[in-house]
Amino acid sequence: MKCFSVCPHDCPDACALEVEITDNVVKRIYGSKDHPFTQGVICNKTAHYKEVIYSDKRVLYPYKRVGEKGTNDFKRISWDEAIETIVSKWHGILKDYSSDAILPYSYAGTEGVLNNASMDRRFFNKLGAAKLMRTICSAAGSKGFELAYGKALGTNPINTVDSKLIVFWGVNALVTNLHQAVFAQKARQNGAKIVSIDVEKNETAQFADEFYHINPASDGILALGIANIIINENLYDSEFIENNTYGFDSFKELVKKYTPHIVCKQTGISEKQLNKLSIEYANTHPSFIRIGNGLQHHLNGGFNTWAISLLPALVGAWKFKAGGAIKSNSGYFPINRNLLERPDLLLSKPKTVNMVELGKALSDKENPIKSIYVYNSNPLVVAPNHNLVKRGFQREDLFVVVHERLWTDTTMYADIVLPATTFLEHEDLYTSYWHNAIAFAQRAIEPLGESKPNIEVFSMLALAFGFKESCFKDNAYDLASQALDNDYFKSNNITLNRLLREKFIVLESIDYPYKNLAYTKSGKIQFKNKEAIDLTGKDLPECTNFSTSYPFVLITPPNKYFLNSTFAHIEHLRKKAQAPYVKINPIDAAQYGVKDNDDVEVFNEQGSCILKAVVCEDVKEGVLVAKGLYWADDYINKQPINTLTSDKTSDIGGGAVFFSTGVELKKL
Ligand SMILES: Nc1nc2c(c(=O)[nH]1)N[C@H]1C(S)=C(S)[C@@H](COP(=O)(O)OP(=O)(O)OC[C@H]3O[C@@H](n4cnc5c(=O)[nH]c(N)nc54)[C@H](O)[C@@H]3O)O[C@H]1N2
Ligand SMILES: Nc1nc2c(c(=O)[nH]1)N[C@H]1C(S)=C(S)[C@@H](COP(=O)(O)OP(=O)(O)OC[C@H]3O[C@@H](n4cnc5c(=O)[nH]c(N)nc54)[C@H](O)[C@@H]3O)O[C@H]1N2
Ligand SMILES: [Mo]
Repeated sequence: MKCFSVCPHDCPDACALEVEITDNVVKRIYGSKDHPFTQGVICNKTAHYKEVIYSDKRVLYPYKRVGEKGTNDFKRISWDEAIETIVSKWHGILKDYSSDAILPYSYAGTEGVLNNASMDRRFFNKLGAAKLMRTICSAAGSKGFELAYGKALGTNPINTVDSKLIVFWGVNALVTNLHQAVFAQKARQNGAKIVSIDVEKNETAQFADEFYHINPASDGILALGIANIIINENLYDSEFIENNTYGFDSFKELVKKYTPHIVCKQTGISEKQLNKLSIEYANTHPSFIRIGNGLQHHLNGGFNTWAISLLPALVGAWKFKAGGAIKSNSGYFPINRNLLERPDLLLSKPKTVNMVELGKALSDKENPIKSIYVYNSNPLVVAPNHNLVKRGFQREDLFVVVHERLWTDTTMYADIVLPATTFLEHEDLYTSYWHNAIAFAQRAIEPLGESKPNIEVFSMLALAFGFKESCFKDNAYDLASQALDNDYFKSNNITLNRLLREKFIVLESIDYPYKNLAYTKSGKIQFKNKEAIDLTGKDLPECTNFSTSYPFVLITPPNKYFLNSTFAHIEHLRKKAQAPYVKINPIDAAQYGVKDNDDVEVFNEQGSCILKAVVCEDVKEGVLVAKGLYWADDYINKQPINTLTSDKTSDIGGGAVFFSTGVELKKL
C-alpha cells in the first residue's frame, strides 16, 4: 500500500512524501514526484525515518521514575496512572503556589500545525500555566524582517529559477533548505550567478560561484556598506523607493557612516570584493537573497536582518517576480490560530518565560517553576547554557513530565515519561515557512505500543482536570477544519474535504509581495521604524558588532546528517557525521600547538567540551566551527556543545544567540 504524508521536521522544505506500507509496517519513504517543491527529492535524513519509528530507543509505554534523576531507572505504568499522577501533582502546585509555577516547554519536534500548537495551547491557557516565549530558532530575524515589511512573507521560491543573482546569506541551503539549492542550480543553468556569504566555507559556499568569507555577526555592517556604495554610485531605484518605502532620507544619512574602509575592517571582506558585490547586486535583475539563521543567531541578529532585508527595496528587486528575498514565508498561511489555541480561555496574567533562558527560569528561587511539561523538544541537547539547564532538571523539587518518541537526554530527568506517536502514526495539517503548499496527512500506520499524539494527551489531561469546554473534545479532523475556518480559505475553496481528496493544494502565488504594498503600519517598506526605538533606542538599523573577551567566537550550526538533535541516535548517520569535531584555522592551530585530529578542550565560564580538531581554512582566524547537535554521550567528557553557548538574548525579538559565544581553547 502507498500512502501520502508530509515530512514534519523543522525545515523550510516541508517535503511531500510517499510511504510504502506492508501489513502496517513502513517499508520505504520517498519524495512525492507530483509536488512542485519536493519534485521527488528528499534528504538523507527523512529517507531513514523508518529507523526512528522502529528504533530500540522508542518510548512505547508510559513510565514513572523509580531511581535517582538522570539514572534512567524507570518502571512501566498505565496511562491512567500517568495522567492521575500528573493531575494530582499539579493540583498540589495550584494549591501551594500558582498556576504559572507550571511551565510548558515545546518547540518544533513536529511542524504539523495541530500537534505543534492547538490542544496544548488550549489546555495551558485554561490552566493559566506560565507563557513560553518560543524564541529558540528565528525570533531575532523575524522581528528584524517585520520592522521593514510587517509580515513574514517574501519571494515565492518557485519563481527563483528565473533569478539572475542568488545570494545565500548566512544560510547553508545545500544542507538546510535543499530544494532552494535545487532551484538555484536551475537558475544557474539559465545564466544566474550564485553567491554565498558565510563564516564557514561550508557546502553551500563550495556550491556557489563566489564566496564572501565574513567575520561573525558583521553582516548588518556589510549590508549598510553595500547600501552606501549603491547610493553613492546612484544605482538605487529612486522610483521604487519613492512609491513604496518610508524613511529613505534618514537611511541615506545613516549609511554614510559605513564607508568601505570601516566596513572592510569590520567584515574582513576586501574593498575589491565589497565593490564587486555592491555593483553586481545593484545592476543584476532579478536578484534574490535567501536570508538564513546564521546571521540571526547573534546578539545583533535582529538589526542584521533588518539591514539586509532593506537591500531588495533599495534596488527595486521586488518589482520582479523572481526578485526580492525570503527570510520566512510563513505569512502565506493565515491559519485561524485563535480558534486553534483559544487565547480567550486564559483568564489570569501568567508570567512569561523566554525559552532561551530556561536555565535561569529553573533557578529562579523567588517565583519558582515547580513543574515542567516538555513535548516537541529535547532541551537537554538543544537549549543554550546546558549545565544551568541540567542543574534545573536535576532539582528534586521540580516535577518533570516528558512526552517523547524516544529515550533522549531529556527523558533521563523525567518523573513521568509519556510515549509519543511519530508523524506516520497520527493525522496533521502541514504548511511550510518557505513554500506555499498546504497539505493534510492521515495516519499511515497504527500507533506503536501505547503511544499517543500530542492532541490526544492534552485532551486526556483536560478531561482529567474536569475542563468542561467542548473544544477539549476536538479531534485532529475537527481541529484541521477550525484551522481553515476563515475568509481566505473559504473564498479560495480550501477545505479539509478537498485536502483529503487532493492531498495538497498550492496556494495562489503572491508574485509581487511588496510592490505598492507592505504590511507595516505606514503601509510602506520601512527604512526607518519608530517601533525599534522602544526596543533599542534607535529607529534606524544602525548596525554594530559585539565583542568578546575570549580569543575565539564559536559557531555551532546544524549538521548535514541530523535535524537539530533528531536522527543523532542513528548509528550510521552518526558515523557519517564523524565524531564531534571543531574546525580551526591553521594559523590559530599553530599558535596553540594543535594538529589535525588532536583532542582539544574548548571552554568558557559555563563549562568545557572536548572535540577533535580539524585544521583547515574553512574558518578564519579567531573563529571555530563545531557542528551539532550530538547527544551528550557522543562527547568524550559527556558535555554537549550547548554547554558553551550563550543564553543571552538578541537585540530585538528576544531571540537565541547561539553563535555569539566566546571561547578559549586548549590542546589536550
Ligand atoms: N540538515 C539539517 N537541516 C536543517 C536543520 C538541521 O539541524 N539539519 N535545522 C533546521 C532548522 S530548525 C533551522 S532554523 C534551519 C537553519 O538553517 P540555516 O538558515 O542554514 O542556518 P544555520 O545552519 O544555523 O547557519 C547557516 C550558516 O550561517 C553561518 N553563520 C554563522 N554565523 C554567521 C554570521 O554571523 N554571518 C554569516 N553570514 N553566516 C554565519 C553558519 O556557519 C552556517 O554555515 O535549518 C533547518 N534545516
Ligand atoms: N548550539 C546550537 N543549538 C541549537 C541550534 C544551533 O544551531 N546550534 N539550533 C536551534 C534551533 S534553530 C532550533 S529550531 C532548536 C530545535 O530544538 P528542538 O525543537 O528541541 O528540536 P529537536 O532536537 O529536533 O527535538 C525535537 C524533539 O521532539 C520530539 N518529537 C517529535 N515529534 C513529536 C511529537 O509529535 N510529539 C512529541 N511529544 N514529541 C515529538 C523528537 O523526538 C525530538 O526529541 O535547536 C536550537 N539549538
Ligand atoms: Mo530552527
